[in-house]
Amino acid sequence: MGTALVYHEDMTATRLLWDDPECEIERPERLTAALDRLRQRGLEQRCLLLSAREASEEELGLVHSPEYVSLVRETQVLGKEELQALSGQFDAICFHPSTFHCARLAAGAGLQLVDAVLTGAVQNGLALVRPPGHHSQRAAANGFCVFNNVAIAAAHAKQKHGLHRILVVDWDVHHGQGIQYLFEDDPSILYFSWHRYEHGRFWPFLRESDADAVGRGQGLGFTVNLPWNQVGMGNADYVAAFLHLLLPLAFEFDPELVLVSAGFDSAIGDPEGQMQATPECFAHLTQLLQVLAGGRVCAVLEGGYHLESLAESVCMTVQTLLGDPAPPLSGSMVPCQSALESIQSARAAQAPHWKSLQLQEERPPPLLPGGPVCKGAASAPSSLLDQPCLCPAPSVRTAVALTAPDITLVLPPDVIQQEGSALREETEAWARPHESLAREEALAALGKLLYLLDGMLDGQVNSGIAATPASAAAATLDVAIRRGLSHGAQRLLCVALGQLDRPPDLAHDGRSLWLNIRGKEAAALSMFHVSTPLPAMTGGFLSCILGLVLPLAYSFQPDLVLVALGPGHGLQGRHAALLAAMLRGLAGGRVLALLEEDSTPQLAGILARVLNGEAPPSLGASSVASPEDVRALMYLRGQLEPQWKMLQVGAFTPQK
Ligand code: X5A
Ligand code: ZN
Repeated sequence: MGTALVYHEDMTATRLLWDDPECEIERPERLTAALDRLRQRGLEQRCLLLSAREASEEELGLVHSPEYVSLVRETQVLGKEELQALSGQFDAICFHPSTFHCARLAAGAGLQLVDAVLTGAVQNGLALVRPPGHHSQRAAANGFCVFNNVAIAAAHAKQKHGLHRILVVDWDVHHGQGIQYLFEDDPSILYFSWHRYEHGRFWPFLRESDADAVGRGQGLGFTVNLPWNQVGMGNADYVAAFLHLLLPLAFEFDPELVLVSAGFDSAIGDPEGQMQATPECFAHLTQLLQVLAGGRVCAVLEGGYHLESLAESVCMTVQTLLGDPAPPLSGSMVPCQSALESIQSARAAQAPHWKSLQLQEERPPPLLPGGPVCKGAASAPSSLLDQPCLCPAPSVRTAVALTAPDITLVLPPDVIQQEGSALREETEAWARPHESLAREEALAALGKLLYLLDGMLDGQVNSGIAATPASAAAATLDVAIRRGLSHGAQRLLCVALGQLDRPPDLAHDGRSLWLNIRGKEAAALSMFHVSTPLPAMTGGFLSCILGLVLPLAYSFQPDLVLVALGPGHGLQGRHAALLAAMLRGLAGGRVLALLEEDSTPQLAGILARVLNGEAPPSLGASSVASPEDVRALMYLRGQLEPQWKMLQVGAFTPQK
C-alpha cells in the first residue's frame, strides 16, 4: 500500500537571527541531513513523495486561538529587534520572518499525511517538518514549537474523517505538554509520552509531566506519562516501556489511527536527551506500533539535534514503515532499575483506568509450591549474546514453500513460491533418526523446508513459510532446529504452538530457547525450556505475547526464529498473524513459520503477508485475560525474571 514522505524545502528557511544558545540546536540542517540520508539509502525513492501544503487558518484554529494565530501571522513583517522582543515572551522560542509560513507548512504536512493514510492512498508515512509542534499550546509558542502539528492532525482526523480513537505516541525526549493540555479531558485521544524528567529537574520542569498526571474528567486514563528519572536510557528500557506499559493500553484502546510525535532527541548522541538508544531501536518502536490500527501509522518529526543520530534514526523509521524488518538490537537487553521504577509507577497510576493493567491485583499463589524450578544456567549467556548475528541483506523478503501449492493462495507479487528442494540424499540423512519422516510425503516436505531454511541462513531469503505433514510435525521441527543450529544460527528461538514436545536431546546450552504454547499448565523446566497454556481469549493472548513471549524473545536475542503451528494449536488466524508480526522484530525478521499441511490457504496467506511486512488485521476490542491465564503468566514471570530481564516489571502496589 505504500509509505508517504511529506516535505517542503521552504521549511529550511526559519533560522536563528541572533545569539541564543538554547535555540541554536534547532537548525535547518536537521531537515537536509535527514533527507540526504534517506536519499543515500535509496529510501526516499521507495516512498510516495508529497509536497507539504500550508494549513489554513481554519485548520490551525482546530487547536489554537484566533488571537494566537494572528499574533504569529504578524511576525512575518517584524524586524529583527521586534522578533527578538516577542520571542522573549515565550519559553525557548526564536521567531523568524519565515516562521509563520514554515509553521503552516509543518502543520499542513501532518494534515496531508493523515489524509493520505485515511483515504487509503498509502498505508503509513512520515512528515519531515520544522518547526516542531508538541510543546505548542492553544495560545502559546513553546520549546521551538509554534503550531501543534500532531494535535492539529489528530483534531482533523476526528473532525474530517470521523475517527473516534486516536493513539498519539510521543517518543521525543521532551514532554509534549502542549498535546497533553489540548486533549487532557478528551477520551478519544490516548496520549502517551516518555520524557527526560529527573524528578522535575529537566525542562520544561512541570509537575504535570509526572506519571500521576493521567488526564481529567472524561479523559481520565487517556494521558499516559512515563518520566525518565535518569539519563542513559537505552534500547532495553524503551522496548520494556512499550511491552509493559504502552502496548497493553494501546491494544485495549484499539485505535483507528496512530500518530507519532517522532522526536529523535531520545536517541544516542543527542545533546538534549543524553539517552543511549541506538537508531535501530526506532525501527523496533515503529514495528511495534505497526501492529495497531491496521498499520495506519503517521509519524511527524519533532526534535532530534544530533544530525548523524537524527539522520540514521529517521532512516530506520522510514525503512520500517516501508515494511523492511527491523535490524537486531545491539547491547544486552537488560532494563535499568530506574527505568523499571518509572514503568512501574506509570502502570500503578494507570491501573485504575485500564483492565489490562489490573491483572496483577489478585496476586495469585504460585502454581507449583516448592523451590525454584529453573535449573538452567544461573545467568544469561553473556558470551553468546556478544557474538555478532548473521547479517541480513536478503534479496527475497519472504518465500513460501508449501508441498501442495494451492491455487487459491493469494500472495503479494513480491512473495515467491519456492520450487526448490534440498538434495534427496541429504534430506534422507536428516530424516533418518525419525520414523515418522520415512514416508515419501514427509520427505518431500522436509526437502522443501531444508532448502528454504538454507536460503534463510545463507542470507538470500529473510522469512518463509513451510509445510509440515500432520503425522511428522514434531520430527520436522526437530530437524529444522538441528539444521538451523548446525548451519550458522547462534541462538535459535522456537515458539511451538500445540502438541509439540521439545526434542529430548536438544542441549540446554543457551543456543536454543524452546517456548511451547499449548493446553497444559505453565512450567519452566529450565531457562531454555518453557511451556505455557494457550489463552482462549484475545485479552489473555495479548498478555501472553506482551508479557511473556516478547520479553523472553528480546532478552534471548535470537538470530533465527522458528514458529511452529503444530497439531491442535488452536490459534485463530488473526492471533497467529499478530504473533508472527511481533516475532518479526527479532532476528532481523529471520522468521520461519511451519504450518500443518492441511492449514487453510487463508492462514498461509495472512502469515505470508505479515512476514512480508504487511500489518496484521486489528484485533478489535479485546476481552480481559482470564484468572487462569494471569496465574500462568505470573508464575512464569516469577520463575524466569531472574534470568530473562526483559520480563521484569516491578511489584504492583494497588492504589487506594
Ligand atoms: C521539540 C523539542 C525542545 C525544547 C528544549 C528547550 N523541543 N530547552 O525537542
Ligand atoms: Zn524534544
